[in-house]
Amino acid sequence: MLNDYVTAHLGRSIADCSDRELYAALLNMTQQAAAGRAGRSGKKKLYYISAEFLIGKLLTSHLINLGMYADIRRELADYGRDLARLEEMEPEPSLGNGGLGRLAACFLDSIATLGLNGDGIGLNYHFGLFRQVFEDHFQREKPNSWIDSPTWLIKRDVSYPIRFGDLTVRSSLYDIAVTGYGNRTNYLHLFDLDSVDEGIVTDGIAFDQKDIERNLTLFLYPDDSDEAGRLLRLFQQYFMVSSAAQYILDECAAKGSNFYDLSEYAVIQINDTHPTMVIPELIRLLTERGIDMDEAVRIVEKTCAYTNHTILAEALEKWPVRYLKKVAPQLVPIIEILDDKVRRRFGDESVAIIDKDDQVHMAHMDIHYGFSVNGVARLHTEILKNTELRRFYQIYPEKFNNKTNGITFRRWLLQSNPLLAAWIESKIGDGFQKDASQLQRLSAFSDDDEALQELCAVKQENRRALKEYLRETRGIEIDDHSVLDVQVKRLHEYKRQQMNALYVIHKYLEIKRGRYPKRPITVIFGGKAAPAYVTAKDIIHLILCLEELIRHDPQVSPWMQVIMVENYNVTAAEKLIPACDISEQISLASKEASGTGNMKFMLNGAVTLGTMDGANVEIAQLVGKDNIYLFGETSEQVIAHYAEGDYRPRDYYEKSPMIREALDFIVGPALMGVGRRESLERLYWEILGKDWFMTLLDFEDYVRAREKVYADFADRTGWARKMLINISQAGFFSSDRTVSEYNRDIWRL
Ligand code: 26Q
Repeated sequence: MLNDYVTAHLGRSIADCSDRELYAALLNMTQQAAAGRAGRSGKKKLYYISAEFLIGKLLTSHLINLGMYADIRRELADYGRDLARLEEMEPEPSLGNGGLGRLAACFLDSIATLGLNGDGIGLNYHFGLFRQVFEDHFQREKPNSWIDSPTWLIKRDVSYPIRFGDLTVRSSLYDIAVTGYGNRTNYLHLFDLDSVDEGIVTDGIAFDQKDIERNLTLFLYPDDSDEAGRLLRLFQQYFMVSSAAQYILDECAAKGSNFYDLSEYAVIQINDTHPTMVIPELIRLLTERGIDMDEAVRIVEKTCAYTNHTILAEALEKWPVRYLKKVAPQLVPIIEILDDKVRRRFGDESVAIIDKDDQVHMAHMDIHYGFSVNGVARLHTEILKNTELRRFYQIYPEKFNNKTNGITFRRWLLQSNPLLAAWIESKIGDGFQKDASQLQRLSAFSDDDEALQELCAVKQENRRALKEYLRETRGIEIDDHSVLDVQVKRLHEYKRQQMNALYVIHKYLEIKRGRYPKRPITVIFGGKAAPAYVTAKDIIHLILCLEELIRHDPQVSPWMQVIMVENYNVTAAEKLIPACDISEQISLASKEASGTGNMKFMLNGAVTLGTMDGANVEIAQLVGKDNIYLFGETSEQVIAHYAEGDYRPRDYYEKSPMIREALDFIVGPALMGVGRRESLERLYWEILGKDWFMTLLDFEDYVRAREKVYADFADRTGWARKMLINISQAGFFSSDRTVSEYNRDIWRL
């Protein structure tokens, strides 16, 4: 197939093409094959609007979904060429921060795979999120220029006027094909502004934040530490939703909608509050088209549904009316009407849209004017109903529902772990590829020593592949036979990377005292910190200093290695997760809405060390207490500590010699010799004086649980059985299941 293509287009055979030429040819061929499967539009369509789509590289995923992967690989091999080398040529788009963006990408895959009529709508950030580099043990940010030639972006002849007060600009549409596994092609619609100028970026990721015409779609979430940055984010949001709303109305009108029946043609899923302005914008556009205000509100109410991804109060978006007046003054009177309706109906300040300080509560707008509100894991939805959104739940019990997150098994098993996929197939056939619940049939092998040994061999082989990847791409050597303990996710205090680092210090001191572990330990960290988030950056500094200290300590380095992987992204995840033994999911209970990394590790045969938080609770229930390591206080206990205000880190420090020793080490001479005093001291005082996410509360129990994990790891058969049971129960976390539930309960396509 490929050879015919390059012969026709380049007049040469595969053997005589460069890697770049082959990559370009494959991309074009794949694009054509994908377009050939574009689904029929059908009457009703889902529009999944999200500020982030963390899609990862696309070549392999398209080839797998289009059923071309094995043939292309074989054909290339026949000419002595290697598909893996071509895969490496593709830059990874970084159109997301973390979980929320990756979830959107997994959902698009499942929507197409299930043959549903649904597209994504977002923004085409030229540099995506920043690229992380480490300099002098600190994070620095650089632009990630991912838009290459050739590209997966398809320019469409679609453009809309977007009005920012006195300034009107035009959005342009670029599409990326979303291929279903053996099914239809849908599209991800990314809007962009043609006047944006990449040349204005200087010195890392700095640029003129006021020059909207030239900066609008440069970056995802530019630094929001100052007013200009925050405003820019709001400009981006309005640009996204105004483009989306015009696009949706155009498509529905073309299919025959008279707009009164809009909800028969469209359902809009609002991914967190970032696209919330689509509600007033749609109302505005409908009234412009002659529909009266009350009627427009009723139409939009039947069309929009909202997903909440956080319980952290500080992450719930509130925007000053003053900002909205600058960005989209035409929305302000509409938002005031929406607020007025709510106030008349409920007379309750706590559910108002515009509060007494003139701040617009985006989530409140979503809940009042959407027909569905969902959380992303069972515990998360319960906490929303009982605490954070309690009053709303009392008003609208029928709107609340749970949709426990999921991941696409195409990327997170078939693509990233072909060895494990082949092993599973050798045991239970290939039915699990379309029906993940069939993985349960693996449990029949839980006492089959031969099968368990094979499973260990798969893990070992993936470990070898990771070792090679880290050596070639990062110049890092990892131990062959250590236990691989991994925490990869965005840096945030509530995720408690600092607790993991304190364990490393504890273990370092134990080894110094001659108490060696049974087996060497490799601790891997990965994750980016928001550029303006000082404590998160201090935690990275601590980890990088520990890495250096341990590497140069001949007594400790044979027993423990610490690695912080630079620029953790989807590509790195695809290498790390299949090789991992222990999955660190150690957030403070009640704070992680769901987590989805936890599901990826479980599916790939890692065992979870975690708190009863987010979807860990559901993992624990599925695998049973012998196949997961739990520690720490429960969400009820933690919520009570916040309510009582009775947590004082210093009490724990004073009570526990183990805590004191580990924490003091941060400002001791060993680390001061490697790192920067200012940063290490700031972190020390942050934990000792504040510790808002209660690291010290759970530290001793964490150490206990982690020692138990390492002890159990020595029994290889026992451990392999835990791996097997984790894999066999992972079917529930397929995003095919999640998306089917969204469709059954919310979208009704
Ligand atoms: C808001 C205002 C201003 C600037 C930035 C933001 C902002 C940006 C990104 C707020 C939140 C996010 C991302 C949140 C996120 O990724 N949440 C994660 O969503 C996952 C999918 O549901 C869950 O599994 C994780 O538990 C949750 O943390």
